[in-house]
Amino acid sequence: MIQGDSVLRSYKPDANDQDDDYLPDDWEAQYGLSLTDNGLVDRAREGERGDFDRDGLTNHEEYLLSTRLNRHSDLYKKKRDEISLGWPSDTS
Ligand SMILES: [Ca+2]
Ligand SMILES: [Ca+2]
Ligand SMILES: [Ca+2]
Repeated sequence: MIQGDSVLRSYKPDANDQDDDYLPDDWEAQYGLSLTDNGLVDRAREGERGDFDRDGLTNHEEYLLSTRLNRHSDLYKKKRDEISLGWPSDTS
């Protein structure tokens, strides 16, 4: 079907993300992750939902937080709170 094909073609893959797991090749290479595995092969460790270093944060979270770059634990916690959005503030 031409229609489905056009939908597929309209999706432009990121040139810096071969396996399309939202983790740029540069970043994956830097931390030893697979540039060609988005979690299909090694779901526990690879891909955006994998946890390569088993610290409880997914690889995608780690990428967003750059935890290994920000060694300051307070900054890490702050950023983690920001990304999780948390619960709506209690306005009572
Ligand atoms: Ca990738
Ligand atoms: Ca990957
Ligand atoms: Ca992790």
